[in-house]
Amino acid sequence: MGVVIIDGSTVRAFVDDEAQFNKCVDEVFAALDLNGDGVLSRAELRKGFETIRLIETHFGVDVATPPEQLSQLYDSIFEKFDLDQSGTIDLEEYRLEMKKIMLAIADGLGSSPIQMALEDNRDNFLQKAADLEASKIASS
Ligand SMILES: [Ca+2]
Repeated sequence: MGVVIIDGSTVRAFVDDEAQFNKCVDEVFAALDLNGDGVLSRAELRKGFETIRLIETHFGVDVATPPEQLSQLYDSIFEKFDLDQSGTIDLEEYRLEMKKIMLAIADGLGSSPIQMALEDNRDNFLQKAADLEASKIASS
């Protein structure tokens, strides 16, 4: 397990590499789509976000957040993703919103780098960005 330093430009480079980014997004989408019907339900999205902990890292929610408040948060996130308000999230919606979220994270990081341990958790998007950075360093 190594450690890599990432900042806003790392995350942005990850998002800008559309083929690579979509591949990662698609993998996570497939993992979240528990019943395999090609769309994400509220429950599937919530379960996924709890797993990858994107909410905690991006929205600043800590473990002490009351359940009802968390439910509201997940509802509002679901509605953000569900662009056409169909009640489910399709892959295109998921890609668009993940891109927005990652760019928001990139803006948040700016030029103040954070240190990330390289772990085996491949479902974490920052982890994927860090991996990309690590592979660039390795190949340069
Ligand atoms: Ca589904």
